[in-house]
Amino acid sequence: MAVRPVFRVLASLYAFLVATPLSAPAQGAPAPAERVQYVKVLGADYQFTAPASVQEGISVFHLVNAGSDVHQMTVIEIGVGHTVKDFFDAMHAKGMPPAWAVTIGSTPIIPKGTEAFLTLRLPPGKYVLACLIPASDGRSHTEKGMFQAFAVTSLPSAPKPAKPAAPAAAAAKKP
Ligand SMILES: [Cu+2]
Repeated sequence: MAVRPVFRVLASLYAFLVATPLSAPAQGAPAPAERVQYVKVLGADYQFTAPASVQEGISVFHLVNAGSDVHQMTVIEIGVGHTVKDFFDAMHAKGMPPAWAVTIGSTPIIPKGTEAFLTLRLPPGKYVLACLIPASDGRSHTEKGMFQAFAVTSLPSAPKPAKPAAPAAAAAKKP
């Protein structure tokens, strides 16, 4: 007997949910799903093989340790007013990234034949991939050549649709 009012509440809640768009876009059609870029990075003793550029947005870096030493990968933003050479010189002088370099993210240290993933949202700019591990001689893997500059480029402006068609919005207006 007590079930009926509860059912009625649930039924009206259901009706409300069905009639209410969950996230109505402010203008016209819903935004397309965001593109996620796959970025393969090979880490050898002692160099990286990776793309020279990616587009702004979400990137999944897939680091594969193809060497015999342990490696890792740190993504560092170089920023305006500095160069990859400045970064390298700082690593040579102090064995660690300079204060002006912004560490965006890093993978764990992985042994040979293993892999690691690092997902980042990167704005346009100048970056470097570097392995910051110190080798047994005290010099970093970066100094041995394990770094690579890459650029994050701006997305091209969205193409204008040929027709101002908005079938999703028109369908949503129907009762
Ligand atoms: Cu390394």
